[in-house]
Amino acid sequence: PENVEAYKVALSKVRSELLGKHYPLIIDGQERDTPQRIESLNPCDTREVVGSTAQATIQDAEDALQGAWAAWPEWKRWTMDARARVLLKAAAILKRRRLEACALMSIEVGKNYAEADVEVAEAIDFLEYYAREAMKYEGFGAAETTWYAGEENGLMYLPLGVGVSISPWNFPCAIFVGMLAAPLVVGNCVIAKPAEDSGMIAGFMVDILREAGLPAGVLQFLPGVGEEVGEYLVQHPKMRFITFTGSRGVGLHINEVAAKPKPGQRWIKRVIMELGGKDALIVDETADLDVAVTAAVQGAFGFNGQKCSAMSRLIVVDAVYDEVVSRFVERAEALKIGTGEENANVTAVVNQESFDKIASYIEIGKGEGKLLTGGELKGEQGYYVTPTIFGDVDSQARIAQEEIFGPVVTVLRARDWAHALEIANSTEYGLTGGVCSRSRERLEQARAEFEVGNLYFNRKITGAIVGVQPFGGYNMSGTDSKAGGPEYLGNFMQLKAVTERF
Ligand code: TXE
Repeated sequence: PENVEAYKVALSKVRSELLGKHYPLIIDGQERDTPQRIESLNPCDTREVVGSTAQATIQDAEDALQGAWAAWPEWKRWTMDARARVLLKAAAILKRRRLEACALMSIEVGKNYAEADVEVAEAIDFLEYYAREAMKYEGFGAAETTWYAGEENGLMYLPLGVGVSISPWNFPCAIFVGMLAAPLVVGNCVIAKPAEDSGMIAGFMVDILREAGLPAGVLQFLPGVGEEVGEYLVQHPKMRFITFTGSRGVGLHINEVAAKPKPGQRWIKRVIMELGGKDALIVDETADLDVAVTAAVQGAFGFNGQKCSAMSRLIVVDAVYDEVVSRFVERAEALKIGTGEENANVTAVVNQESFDKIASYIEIGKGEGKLLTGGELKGEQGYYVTPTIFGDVDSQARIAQEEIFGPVVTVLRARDWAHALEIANSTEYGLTGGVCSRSRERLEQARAEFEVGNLYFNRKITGAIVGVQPFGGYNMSGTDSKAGGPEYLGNFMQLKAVTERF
C-alpha cells in the first residue's frame, strides 16, 4: 500500500466523523428512518459499535420498487454518454476519498489497509470500466436510436427496467459499487440491498454516487435483512432482474424464487449470480517452491480467506508434499495477527455467525485430517481464528468440499500431476484455481482442463484486474464473468432490431 501514514490520518478522520454515524434509507432521493436499525460491530473489537443503518421494512421495499419504476422513464432517456459521466464523476470522487473508504472498511469489516487499498482501486476501476463499456452502445439507446433510414434495419440496446442488487460484506466497496454500476449505466434503475455487516460502507458509496449526479429514485438505498426485504424483492412480480453476489445456498434459493412467475408478472426475471468457491492451488514436483509457498500463503490468508477466490485447498504431489507443507505451516505461523487498522496480515473474521461456522468446520476437520497448525478460536476481544491448516485430507471430505470462508486450508496429497488435476476438479465449484509448475506441457493441459473461470500460473489465485481479467465462475460458482469479456452489460439490456421497409 502506498502510504500508511496517510491511511492513519484517514483512520482518525473516519473515527471522528463517521464513528456512530447512522445511514438512513434513501428512497426517491429522500432520507427515511425506520423503527429498527442494523448496528455494525467492529469485528476486531466487538465492544465497539461502529455505527448503524436503517433496517428497511417490507413497506419501504415496496415504496423503493414503485419509486424506481417511476424514475425509470426519465433515466432511460438519458444518453449512454450522460450516464457514463455520472460513473466517471463517482470514480473521481472516490479517488479523492479512497483512504476514508479504506479506513471505514478496516473498522466495519476488519479488512487491513493492504487489502482495502486494492479493493478501493478495484471499485474505481469498475466505475471507469463500465462507463467506457457503455460507450460501445452510444447512439443505440432508447433516447437516440441510431439507425439510418433506407438501410435494412436498426438495432436498439434497451435497458430492462428496475432490478435489485444484493451484495456481500467481503468486498463491501468494490462488489457493492460494481454490481450497481453495470445495470445503472445502461439505463436501469436499481435498489441496492447491501449485506447486513457492511451497511455503512455501502451508505458511504451511495452518498458518492448521489453526489456524482444520479437522479432521485434511480438508485434506492435499502439496507435491511436479506431474508426479509431481499426475499420480498426477489419474489416480487414487478422485479425485472436480480444481480446477486453471495453464498451458494442463498444464491440457489434466489434462483428458485425468481424462477416462479407471480400473478401480474410480464417477464422472465434475469438472475446474474456470483457465488462461492472451494479454490485449489496445485503444486507439482517441478515447481519453484518459494513461489509456490508464497502463492499459497497469500491466496489462503488474504482477508482471512474471506474471499470467494481464496485458496482453500492446496493440492501437492507426493514427491514434494512434506517440503511444501512444512514451509507452508512455517509461513502461516509467522503471519501477524491483529486489527485491520494496524494492517495485520490476519484480522478477525467478520461476525459471530461466521466465527461459529468456522469453529464447527475446525471440529469437523479434526475428524477428517491432521491439524498441522492453528485451529485456535480467540473470541475475547474480536472474532479471531488463528491460521489453520489440515493435512492429509481425503478429497471427498467435508473440509475439502464445502466452503468454510475463513483462514482454514485443506492440504491434499496427490499421487502425481494427473491425480492433482483430477482432485482440483472434484468439487461442485469452479471459480479460481492455480498451478505452480515449470512444465509447459502441464500448464497447457491445465489451460484446457482445469474447470475454473480464473486460472493463475505460478502466483496467488486471488485478484483479477478489472477489464483485463473478467472474473467469474464455472459450475456452482456463478452464472458468468463480470468486468470484462463478452458483453457483461448485455445481462442488463434487451435488444430491439428495427427493420424498415422503404
Ligand atoms: O453471503 P450471504 P455473505 C460469497 C462467498 C461466501 C458468501 C459470503 O463465497 O459464500 O458470499 O458473503 C442477502 N433473499 N461471495 O455472507 O449470506 C444478504 O442480506 C435475498 C462470492 O454476505 O449469501 C446479503 O446481502 N437476499 C463472491 C447477501 O444476500 C438474501 C465474492 C449475501 O449474503 C437472502 C464475495 C434471501 N433469502 C462473496 N438471504 C464472488 N463469487 O465474487 C440473505 N440475503
